[in-house]
Amino acid sequence: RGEEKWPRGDQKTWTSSMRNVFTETSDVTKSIVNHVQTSLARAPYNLDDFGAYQAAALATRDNLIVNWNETQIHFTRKQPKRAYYLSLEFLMGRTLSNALLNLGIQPQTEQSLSSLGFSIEDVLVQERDAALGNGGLGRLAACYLDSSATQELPVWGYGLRYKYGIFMQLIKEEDGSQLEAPDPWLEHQNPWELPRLDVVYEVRFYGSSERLNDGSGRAVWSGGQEVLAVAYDVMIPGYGTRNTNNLRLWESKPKRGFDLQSFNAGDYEHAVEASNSAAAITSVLYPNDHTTFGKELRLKQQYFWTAASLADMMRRFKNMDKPINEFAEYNAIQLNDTHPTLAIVELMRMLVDEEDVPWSQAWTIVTNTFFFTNHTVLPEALEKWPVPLMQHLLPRHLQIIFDIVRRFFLSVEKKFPGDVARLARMSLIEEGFPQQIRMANLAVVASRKVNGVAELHSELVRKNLFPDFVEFFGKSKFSNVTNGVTPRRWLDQCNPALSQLITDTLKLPRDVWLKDLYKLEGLLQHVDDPKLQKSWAAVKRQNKERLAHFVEQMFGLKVDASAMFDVQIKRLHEYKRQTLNILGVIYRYLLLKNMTPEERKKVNKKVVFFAGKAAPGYYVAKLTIRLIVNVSRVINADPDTNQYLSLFFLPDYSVSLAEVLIPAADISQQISTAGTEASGTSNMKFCLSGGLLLGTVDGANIEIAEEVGEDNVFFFGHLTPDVDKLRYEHTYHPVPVEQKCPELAKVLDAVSSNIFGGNGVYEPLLNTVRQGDYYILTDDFDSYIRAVEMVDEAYQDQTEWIKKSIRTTAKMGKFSSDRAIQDYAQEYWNIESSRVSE
Ligand code: T68
Repeated sequence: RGEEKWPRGDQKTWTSSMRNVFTETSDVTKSIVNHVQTSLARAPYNLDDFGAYQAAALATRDNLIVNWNETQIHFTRKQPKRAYYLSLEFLMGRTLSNALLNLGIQPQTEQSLSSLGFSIEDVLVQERDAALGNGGLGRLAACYLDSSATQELPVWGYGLRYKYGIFMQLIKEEDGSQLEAPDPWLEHQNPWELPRLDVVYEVRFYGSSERLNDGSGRAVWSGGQEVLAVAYDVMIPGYGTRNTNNLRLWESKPKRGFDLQSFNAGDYEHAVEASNSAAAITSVLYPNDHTTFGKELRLKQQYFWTAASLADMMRRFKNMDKPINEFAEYNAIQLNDTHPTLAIVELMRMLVDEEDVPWSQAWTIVTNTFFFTNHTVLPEALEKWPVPLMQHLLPRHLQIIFDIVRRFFLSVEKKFPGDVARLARMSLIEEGFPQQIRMANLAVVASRKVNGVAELHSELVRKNLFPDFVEFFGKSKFSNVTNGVTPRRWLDQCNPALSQLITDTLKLPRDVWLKDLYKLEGLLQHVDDPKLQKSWAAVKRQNKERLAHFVEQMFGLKVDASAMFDVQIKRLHEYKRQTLNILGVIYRYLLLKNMTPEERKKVNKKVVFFAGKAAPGYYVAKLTIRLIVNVSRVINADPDTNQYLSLFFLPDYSVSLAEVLIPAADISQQISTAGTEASGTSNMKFCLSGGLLLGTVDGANIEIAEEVGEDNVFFFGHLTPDVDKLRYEHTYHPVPVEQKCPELAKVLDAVSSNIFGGNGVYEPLLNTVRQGDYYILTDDFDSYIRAVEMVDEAYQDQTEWIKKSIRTTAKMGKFSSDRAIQDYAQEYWNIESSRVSE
């Protein structure tokens, strides 16, 4: 600031009144009370927990804004290369406790609230989750923002400000099925966002595009509908630093309030039609993971968001006064799956049509700017857009896509002359009625690097998804960045007792190991220390009691915290095989039923937890939920067995619910069909809290086992290379389940016989196993049951179990999102850290 001329007034007057982050409890208290009095206009005597939350959030937000402003000024002056994370989903969860941790004012705020008569726990749970995502992909984006800020990297996120996040899940009392309700998360305002009504861009849809035919390749796109994109900035504080990055979310708004002509003519409905359709763009998050539907509104969302984000980046770049050819030297854009692929086309359009850059030069800029992460190999999830829809909605972009295709074809033809089949496989356009645009192929062709999210997955991306592209571009374009999770939220915040125990054991300050998670390895030295073992077990027990209490409140049933807690929490999907788990639970229940009371006493007590949402249109997934709920009602009410086995489906799974469940798990189930779960990230979170892993040889489970050693995980099931063969057998040489897996057949028959009610409703679900069995449950069931038995046996020896648990936590260093972000920053984006000075 020193050398520059002070812009207005007297510098001293300004700077002497500027404040820093409050660190004294008395300042925090003053600020909270001030917000109660002024911002909330409430009096102390009627202030409830929610009011206290609002005031504490506003006080905390003031501190964040100071740091956020400093950070933006810092980087604007410094002009470093920046990276942008484009994600249609950011599953942030709650913010207050994270902000307090990162600002370093958690104890002060706790004390301040306490002296005002509130407990911080009661206050924190008042906050609603920001649930702008479906699952792993969206939560990963949130962890990456946390790590980018913590590592002082110039990274911004760009996304959409949905008015409604992922739907709320209710369970119908009558039949146990899933009901969906809207999630009006902004109802009580959101203190964590800064509306930037001055940051606005126009985004066009429809209309027509005229090529200029002057040899430049340019075109003029006009007419159609214009919509405004308004920026809302969400502050992302780093841990142990003042650096506070930005997540910019766009809201759609009509360009004009309403159509005055229609209004004056008395046609009120028509008058607001256009304005409603503009607002609709950012009104709701699509609740489908792993499927694509080709809906116009979804494509509108994708373009609206990428166009606004690129216009914003271009404006920032232009403010630096650099030649346009240096765009890629200052900007790296990471595509979180194919959802933002239109950004590639949009940047081409801006460069060619608006900046007058020749096509081949523009293409060089584009292919140096973009990086693409794939998150799934499931064919139904690979995005395709019908050509007629693209023609209608984005006529200029379709021209550009065809221009890219033509040039790409020429280069493939040059390398592999006459190989028509190869051209068809590699084309960005899939033939058919209608033709479809393959977004993944477009993303691969235009990106500098393509990555999968775990070693096995990246291998499958190379071998199964894009083998032709690997041959064409060379291997080095395709690599791996194994996912990671932030240890701040997923250890320190959700499991404070374990965090404290780790700090005491390592004899290192918390902020050292929380920023360098490999330091956890220091725990290995103490594995045999009985004192640590005892404290470790006590922490787990305490977390289990917290969950037990939570469940007792919800269901009015007693939960035995001395039993083993077995948890599977994730989106409902056939490939994730919640069905295998529930069939295993039924198998166990039937065994217990057949035992004498004496025999039962020898059985390992177990409480099984499920949570997760099913896409509203995913029939089989919803049936699985219904089965789980109804099985739980029978099992929990059975006096013969319910001391030994109980089962809960916790409704409305969310980040905040995960924060209660994960620290309490003795074991987590990560049991996808081998080769289907790209990585998984909750597996890492469970292990971080010392929950052991029961899983298949899939995704990041493999790398977890590599780290902790195979004797500390419970693996089962067929391996990835077997799966195709088994599926072939199912189709061409089917064997009835009674013959192939009699144990499983009995379980299926038990469900069919209506002992869990339903009158036959489960048949379509059971038939996915009996016929076709695409996810190979009949092949894996026996091995699964044996693995569950191994888990039971291992749990009998509590000392050995606790040692496994300590070893697991100790080896989680690799799975910090700090490591993952470092990989991206160094190997992909080529950006550098820069600390905002104190
Ligand atoms: C998940 N993908 C992977 N997709 O399934 C998981 N998809 O293995 C991985 O760990 C995680 O990504 C992070 O890499 C998703 O979560 C979606 O949610 C999704 C949403 C819309 C469309 C397609």
